[in-house]
Amino acid sequence: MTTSPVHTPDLPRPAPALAPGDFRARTIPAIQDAAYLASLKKVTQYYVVTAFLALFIGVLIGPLQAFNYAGINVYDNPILKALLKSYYQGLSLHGVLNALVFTQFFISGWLLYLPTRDMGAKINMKFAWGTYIMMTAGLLMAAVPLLLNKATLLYTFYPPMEGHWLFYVGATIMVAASLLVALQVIVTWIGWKKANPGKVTPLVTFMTVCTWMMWLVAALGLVGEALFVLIPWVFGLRPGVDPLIAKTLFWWTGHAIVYFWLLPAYISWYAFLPKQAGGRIVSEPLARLTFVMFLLNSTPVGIHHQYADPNISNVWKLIHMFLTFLVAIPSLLTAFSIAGALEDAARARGGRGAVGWIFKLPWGDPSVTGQILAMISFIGGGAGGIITASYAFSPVIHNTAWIPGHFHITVGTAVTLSFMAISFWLVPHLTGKRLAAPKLALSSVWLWFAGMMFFAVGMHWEGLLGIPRRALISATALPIYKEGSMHSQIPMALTGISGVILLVGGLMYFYVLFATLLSPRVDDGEVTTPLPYSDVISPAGSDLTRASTLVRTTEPLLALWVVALALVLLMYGPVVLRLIANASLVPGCDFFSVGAGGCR
Ligand code: HEM
Ligand SMILES: [Cu+2]
Repeated sequence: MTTSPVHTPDLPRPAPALAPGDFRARTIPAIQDAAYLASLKKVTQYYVVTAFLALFIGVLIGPLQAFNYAGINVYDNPILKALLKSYYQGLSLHGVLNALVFTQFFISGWLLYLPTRDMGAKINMKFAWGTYIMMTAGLLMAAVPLLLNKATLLYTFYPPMEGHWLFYVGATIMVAASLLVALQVIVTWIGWKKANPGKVTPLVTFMTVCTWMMWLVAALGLVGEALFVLIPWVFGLRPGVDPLIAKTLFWWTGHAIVYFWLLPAYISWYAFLPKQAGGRIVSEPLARLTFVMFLLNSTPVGIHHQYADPNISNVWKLIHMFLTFLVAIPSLLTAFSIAGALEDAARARGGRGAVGWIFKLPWGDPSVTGQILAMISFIGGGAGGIITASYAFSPVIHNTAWIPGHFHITVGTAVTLSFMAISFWLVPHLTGKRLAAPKLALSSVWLWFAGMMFFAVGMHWEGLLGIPRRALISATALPIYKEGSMHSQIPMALTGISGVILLVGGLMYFYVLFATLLSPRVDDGEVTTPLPYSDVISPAGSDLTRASTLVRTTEPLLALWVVALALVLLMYGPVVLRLIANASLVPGCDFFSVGAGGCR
């Protein structure tokens, strides 16, 4: 077959849309006011350090749970008994501190700092500190009942399990504070748009604003659950609670929150990792499209957590399932874009061959290595997620050990390991201190990755055998787990080994982090560890009128945000209205608190 060239000599050629500078790494506007910059860095540092302190405690509990899934019960140990009243108190602390507190704090700092620097904006620092203080106050309020075993509700706090009111109020204040960070960033961006008419929003700001807008849509479920269901109920203003309404509102937020965790890692993978690895961003317009897809489609999918629940029609369950599968598109766009950027980096470093280039990546750099390993873990997480979200497969693994197996390679590795790896340059950047023990840092990310791979295989496998999640199976009298009739010895051994590897890797990481933080300030972080902006193969350009259709279509984020809101109301409205119409209130039950127990 032959093709003939197309000649269009009479058509005017379009004006070149891109300037040579567009291909080069962005130079961010300088901030002259040194005191302001120091305060901005300080508040970010506070967010980040609070986040990692929460993770530190949360991670120490994890191995105890892994031992449980290896059939080893450590909860009768007197020292542990003095610290944790039960397996479930530990599990509640683990889930809340890792998945809710660590993520919320890290992201609030990271996604406040990045856009502010990217736009060179002067934000109101009193407001920024105010939201940090508010979030921390919320955390402390929620922490007290958690530590006193008065909020042993697991991280989903499903009613009618009932905890102390302070937990619900504290958690609500924490989430509300993150919404205020979102508003501050969005308002700052609107100001930038006004000051820069006709300009394309810079990529990092674009991705950040998109993420915060997504969170504003996603968080509505949790805000509704807290304000209209949980808080009126725990204060006795309502005679009872409808568990299904609460659960539905929870998963409105509860699914999308995974993208609120993931997108901040994507920002690093898209914008900064190419530079760190020595390459270029593949395509800015594509990155924008990916983020807009997540804005529109992360939230109206949460009913895939409720296939087994009554009073939600199968039609809605199926619609949410198909919308869930659509998330594969931006995920695969990301996978190919980032792989392309890494290949570009490796080839620039002399990499050759179809796979040989992989070895030329800077594997000695703990920040790059941590993020690449995080991505690799996400391949398994994404693939497993497709099974987990399938109407047909879900019943096989619902509420089994498969589920924690799945989300420890998504949030527990893709996100957490990325944030750890980012901290290796972010903390020196913010503080002017040097990364302590880089070799140990490198070992820590490998151990975390290896540990989580063992964990994932062990827990997915145990789940397929029908072993339930959230169960102290190591103390059960059921012989089925113990006598080998289930053939669970191998996956249980893998899970137990994972607990040891993760404990060692986690401790190494925290040693590096705390040693760095406690070391003296020796550098100007702006000079020695600047924000790693990358060159671009296919830029978006800076002038809207000359930008590509894709860039112009994705630029009006406020309008897209309204579409996202409309979509979620459309996909959740009829479901929630039917649940409200059929509401049946039940009394609360306090199962775990010492001395209490039973239902009201
Ligand atoms: C040392 C590393 C870790 C180990 C060994 C570990 C182990 C475990 C195990 C075995 C479970 C299942 C418990 C059960 O269902 O009874 C679990 C639950 C959980 N883990 Fe981890 N984990 C680790 C780190 C993390 C991280 C980094 C995150 C998130 C950032 C995380 C978030 C969660 C959540 C949300 C749950 C569910 C809690 C619930 O069911 O209410 N874990 N973990
Ligand atoms: Cu989900």
